[in-house]
Parts: sequence; structure tokens; C-alpha cells
Amino acid sequence: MSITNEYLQGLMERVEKRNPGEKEFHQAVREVLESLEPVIERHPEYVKHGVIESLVEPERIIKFRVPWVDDNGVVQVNRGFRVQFNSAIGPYKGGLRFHPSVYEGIIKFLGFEQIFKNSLTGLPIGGGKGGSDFDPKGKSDLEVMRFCQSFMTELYKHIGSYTDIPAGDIGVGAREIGYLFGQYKRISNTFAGVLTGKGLEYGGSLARTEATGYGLCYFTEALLNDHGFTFKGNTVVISGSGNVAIYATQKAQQMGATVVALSDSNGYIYDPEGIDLAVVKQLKEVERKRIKEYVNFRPNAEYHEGCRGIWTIPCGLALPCATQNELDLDSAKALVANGVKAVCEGANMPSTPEAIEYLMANDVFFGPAKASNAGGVATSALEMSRNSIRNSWSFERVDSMLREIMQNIYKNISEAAAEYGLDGNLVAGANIAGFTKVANAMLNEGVV
Ligand code: NDP
Ligand code: 2IT
Repeated sequence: MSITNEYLQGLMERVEKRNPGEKEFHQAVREVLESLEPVIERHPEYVKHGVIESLVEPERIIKFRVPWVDDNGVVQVNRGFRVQFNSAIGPYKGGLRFHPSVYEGIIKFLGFEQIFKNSLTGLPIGGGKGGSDFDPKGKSDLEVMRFCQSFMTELYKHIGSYTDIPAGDIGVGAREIGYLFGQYKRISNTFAGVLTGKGLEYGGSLARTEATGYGLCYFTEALLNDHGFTFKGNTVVISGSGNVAIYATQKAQQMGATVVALSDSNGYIYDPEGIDLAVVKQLKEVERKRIKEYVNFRPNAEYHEGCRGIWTIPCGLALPCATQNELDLDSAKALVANGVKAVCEGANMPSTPEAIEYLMANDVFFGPAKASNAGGVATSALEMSRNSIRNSWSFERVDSMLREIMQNIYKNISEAAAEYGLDGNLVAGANIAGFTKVANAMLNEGVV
């Protein structure tokens, strides 16, 4: 697909010029602008009032130095970011990513997509994202703690439970959120729900750990059911072996599927008898080891170096849950050749535009990240609401709300696609439905 509308074409050119070198951000904006062509034909008021022009420009970008001292007493200096993208429908909300590949373009793409995703949850949360080029891999707990304390020493000035509420993402899990929360509390003298994904002892929500992976499966289930299929009996390939991948595996197994593969940034494991999740959890959540070690516990499993080969494994369902652009055109061709039925995204923007086009052209049901991985942030919003009320809900209650939210997202984006004559195009449906609510809020609040 390409942008044909002259106004949107001009806007895309301005975005590329104003944000040079930020290719992930360009990719995310281009996909949304492509989807909005039929919307602005029907609603010229969005153009007249500069809504889309405003939407592609973050409300605020905070960029800061993060100095910390390693275990050898040497000073290390990283970069911290928080992109407060859009607060039309609620306070900025979105995760923090700690990974050496992080730069402004990655945080902007994630923050931009978060606007639409958060809108789709139906809950009052705006879009934001943050992070650092710090690499938690191989660092001691004390080094991670010192880094988190330094990061929060600057970030705390810009966040708050009614302003901006960060959470986890790649490289930021329960340990990091704990250290960040502790430092926020210490220097602000406030015990507030300013982060989500907190430990259960200090205001966290049951089922938040599981929420993104479970939500992905609930969304996929809704999509499959709509076409007369279920998870049961399917072979599933899931990339990654972090928070999202682990709980997607757990739910897919509970739903009667066989998950046969997982990966990390070095390679993938193939276990034709089905992944033993207890082994994966011990290796990844407790010991923080590489996925390669899995074969030491499962003699019939294989380990292969390199990530992309995972998509050559025959499967009915593929759930990319690692990182952006991990599923390219060749991967999509391999999946189609092996008869894949559906691809639903657990990671943010894991499929390249060419891969998405190929999958959809070959009648593969495709669930875009903004919709299919929204369960994590939706449950974060439930955590925020409980923190305001100062109580908590049971696991079962949160889980059943999550399932309902994911079913509603599927229904709403399908209807939005159909409304514009794009039946079954969930990429367009998610972008249009997510956009409409935010755009109307911007119009009502006054865009200038
Ligand atoms: P984790 O840090 O828990 O796990 C990330 C996984 O992805 C690891 O297995 C990691 O391997 C792999 N990975 C990371 N970077 C790369 C890379 N450049 N190439 C190949 N593999 C890579 O993160 P999450 O599970 O939380 O996040 C996974 C994805 O899901 C991300 O795209 C994130 O933005 C998205 N997401 C997360 C949500 C959440 O609630 N946590 C919510 C919605 C989306 P390795 O250990 O080798 O780095
Ligand atoms: O990409 C995402 O939606 C997340 N990393 C979760 C964000 C959140 O605020 O829970």
C-alpha cells in the first residue's frame, strides 16, 4: 500500500524531514496515514483543524543523562527518554524499554502506536513511552538498582498519577519497576500509583504479569471464533521468551494448542512435543539465562542459532512476541507456504509492512499489535483505577475483564473496517477506531 492522498503525502514528507533517520517512527506513521485516507475523505474537519498534523508531533519529549556507578566503581553514562505523545483522552501511559538499541526513533514509534492502542482499550489513557539505551543483560542486581535510581531521579519531575504513568516493556520487568517505584517514593515523599506492573505487596494488580500474553490469546481466540476456528489442536509458534511470550504460551496451552517454538535474540528452540513452560520460566524468569539452555532439559528439543528461522517451522498460528520488524517478507512467505491460518502480534510492530501485505493478500487472518497486544496496558489502566480507590480485585475478576476488553477490541476494529468497506482488514480497522476517539477528543478540546 502507499499514500495516494495529496495532503497525507505532504504530511508524511514533513514527518520524514522533521525526524531524520528515525525509520521505525516513519514506518509507524506511514501505516496510520495510509489507513486514514478514507477517513479524511468522509471527515474533512480533521484536516481543516490540523488534527492529524498535531497527532504526529509529540506534545513533549524529555531527554536526559543517566549517570551510574558500576560494580567496579566506574562511572557509566546512559541516555534516558520519555516521549509524552498525546494526552487527549487521558494521562500519558506506556512502558519503559531498557535495551541497547533504544534511541529517540524507537521511543517515538512506540509512543505513537501507544496513542491508538490505549484508545482501543476503551479506558481513559493517553499515549507515551520511554526508556534508555542501558542494557540490563549481564548486570548485577545492584547495578540495575543504581541505574534505575539514577533514571528516576530525573524522570520523577515529569510523571505523576494524573500526568504520566510509566510501566514495563523490553528489559523492564518486576525487578526494575520495584527499584523505580522505591526511588520515586523516596524523593517525592509520595506513595502514589505512578507506575504500573508494581509488585503485589505495594499496589500491583493480580494478572498484570500475565495480561499481555493472555490478552493476545483472547484476541486471537475472538478472531478465530469469528471464522469458525479455535486454538484447540493448533500448532503454535511464538517468538521471544520474555514476559509476553511466556504468558502467551501459557494461555495457548490452556486453550488446547501445542506451542512448539520460542526464541531469544541469539536463536530459537523447537520442541515438537510441546514447550515445557516450567523449564522456560526457571531459565528466563529466575536464572535470567539464554533460551539455548532449554535443550539441556529436553533431549528431544533442538536449538538453532539465529532468530528468523523460527518462522520456517510449520504452524497453524504464529504469534511474534519479541521485537519490531522480526517477521519479514521471507518469513511471511515461509509461514504461508506451511499453511499458517493466523498471525497475531504480541510485540510492537513485529511484522514489516511487506510481510503484512503478503499475509493479508494470502488470506491469513492478521491481528495488528495495537489491538492484539493491548491487554497489558488495559490491565495497567485497571491497576491505576484500583490504586485510586485503594483496593484490589481478584485474579479471576481482572482476567475476566481482560477477556471482555479483548473481545470488544476485536469487535470494534472489525466494525470500523467494515464501516469503510474494508471488511477483514484489521490493520485499517485498528488505526481508524483508535484514531477516531482521539481525534474527536482533540477537536472538542480545541486543537490550537
Ligand atoms: P522482555 O524483555 O520480557 O522479553 C523480550 C524478548 O524479546 C526476549 O526474549 C528478547 O531476547 C527478545 N528480543 C528483544 N530484543 C530483541 C531483538 N532486537 N532481536 C531479537 N529478539 C529480541 O520484553 P516483553 O516480553 O515485555 O516485550 C516483548 C515485546 O512485546 C516488545 O515488542 C514489547 O514492546 C511488546 N509489548 C510488551 C508489553 C508488556 O506488557 N510487557 C505490552 C505490549 C507489548 P533477549 O533476551 O535475547 O534480548
Ligand atoms: O507496549 C505496551 O503496551 C506496554 N509495554 C505496556 C504499557 C503499560 O503501560 O502497561
